Parts: sequence; C-alpha cells; structure tokens
Amino acid sequence: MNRRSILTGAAAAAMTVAGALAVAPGPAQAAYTCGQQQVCFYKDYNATGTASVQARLNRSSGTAFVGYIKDFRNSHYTNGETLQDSISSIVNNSDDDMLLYDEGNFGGPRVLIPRHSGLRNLDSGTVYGPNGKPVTYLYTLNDRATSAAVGSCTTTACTR
Ligand SMILES: [Ca+2]
Repeated sequence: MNRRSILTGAAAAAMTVAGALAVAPGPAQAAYTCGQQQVCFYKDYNATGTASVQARLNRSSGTAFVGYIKDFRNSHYTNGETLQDSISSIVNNSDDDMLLYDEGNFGGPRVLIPRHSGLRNLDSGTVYGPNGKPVTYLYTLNDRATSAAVGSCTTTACTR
C-alpha cells in the first residue's frame, strides 16, 4: 500500500467514526440504569447490553421475591433472550449479597457479589469452588452462569 492509499484509508476510517458519533443513541444503545434495591444482570460488560431485573432475586418486588433462581434457562432479559450462559456484568444495589453459580441448582464454581457492589466484567472477580476456597486454575464465569442466590452469603452459600 502506498502512502496515498494509507492516508485515504485513514481518512475513511475517521469519517466512519465521526458518522458513528453523529448517530443519536437509540434504545439499542441506551444501557439500563439499575435502580435502588435492585439486582441487575447485563448481557455485556460494564452494565451494557440487554438487562434483566429478576423479581425472584429482588426483595423490593414483595411477594414475588424468592431469593434464588435454580436454572437461568427460563429467565430472560428484557429483549427476550435467555440469561443462561450469557451474563457478563452485574450491578447489585440491594441489601442482599449474591452468589452466581456456574451450574444449575447452585453448583460448580461461583462468584460472590456483595450487597451494594457490582462486577463490571465477569472475566474478573475471584471465583470460588464449592468448598468456598478460591479456585487455583484459570476460570471465569463470563457467559457461563446458570443459577443464583441472594441473602447473607459466604463464598459457599447464601442464607435468607
Ligand atoms: Ca455476555
């Protein structure tokens, strides 16, 4: 590639970026802001992408609160996609801690998200084994979580 075509390519790329910035954010780009006392799941990193607030995990939802979801396959984001193996970030604005599990029925490695905290990237965060000790092998719950529980949580389980 000669110098002229490199410059042309750079100019085209710059125009593309400028064009993208000129587009007003629509519903697809607007990230859901997790409310007070809510536990919010997001499909993408940094609390972006389609979101999900599950009444079963949110004490503020009254009688719909259960405190756990044994299997995400029947739980969905606002766009209708399943939570199963897709959560990438979490905001926990509630007074409950949460454990997020790799497997259904609160099995396998898990990540603890304390009350009033969050995890902007599920590739980060300490992963614990079922014995409550940090796993020593490389492991991430990004796009893997299958069940969750809230309450007063240790690295092994939650009580309500
Ligand atoms: Ca994801």
